[in-house]
Amino acid sequence: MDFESGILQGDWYTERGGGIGITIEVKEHLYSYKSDFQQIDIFETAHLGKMLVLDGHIQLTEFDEFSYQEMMAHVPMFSHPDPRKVLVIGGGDGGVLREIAKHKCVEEIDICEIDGDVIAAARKYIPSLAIGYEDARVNIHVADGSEFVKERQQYYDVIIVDSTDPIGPGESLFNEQFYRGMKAALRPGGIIASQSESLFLHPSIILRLTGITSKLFDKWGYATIMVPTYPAGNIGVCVGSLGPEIKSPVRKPDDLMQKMLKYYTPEVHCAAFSLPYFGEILLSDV
Ligand code: SPD
Repeated sequence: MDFESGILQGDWYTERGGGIGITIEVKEHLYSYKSDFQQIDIFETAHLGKMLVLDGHIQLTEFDEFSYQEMMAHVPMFSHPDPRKVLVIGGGDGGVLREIAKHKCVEEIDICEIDGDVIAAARKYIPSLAIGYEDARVNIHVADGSEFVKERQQYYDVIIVDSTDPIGPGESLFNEQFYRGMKAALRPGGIIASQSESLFLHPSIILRLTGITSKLFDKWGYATIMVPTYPAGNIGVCVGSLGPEIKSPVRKPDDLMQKMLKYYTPEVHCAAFSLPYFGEILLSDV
């Protein structure tokens, strides 16, 4: 079975791209559906729990999803002194919601996901992520995030873009107009964080996103995240702030919350912004 950028051969699923393939042994193909926006697949893997694949690109496995969801959520959340209203754009699996809900100070969590079928599939097959929807502060909007932000002026403290890659439904979340919309939707001192691909595989996308972010936000940075089941084993988050510095946290998890985390610590928050030398050089002219 062929998924454009992915292929299922026997019991092995391979995502291909950039001359690299990441191959995962699967046990059962639990769900396969062509929605109005994309091909959605969910597998039970042999060793890594459930795996969500959109248009052939691995979005998560239960084995290592915590690193991505925690960093996407807690880097911007702990950079803000008092985040009360939070918006997630994309993130239909619910994992980033699950992490935001760990912050007691939050009053309202909106999620704007373009594909309601991803939400339904995650709720049915991946409850360890979709548990994020069970929090009473969560409001679900099935809509295009690039349009949704235009409806909310100076409303959010933190906006997190948990997008797919910049092809298909995720494409409109990678341009300057969308970033201007997010900036207008932020309250003073607000912070954005967006999925910003791999230093090894996608330098031009990183340059585009950091270029836009640095133009619109006083403070910005690109942090790396280890994710073994993404091609090249890593991904990044680009953060922009209208107020606080973002390369070190202004709040920290208390003991109880820290015990609920597996990847994020205040030390990891700071360290993630220290890039390997080729990354520093890449971003030196931004
Ligand atoms: N190359 C895949 C990038 C996936 C980013 N989104 C992951 C969604 C997990 N909540």
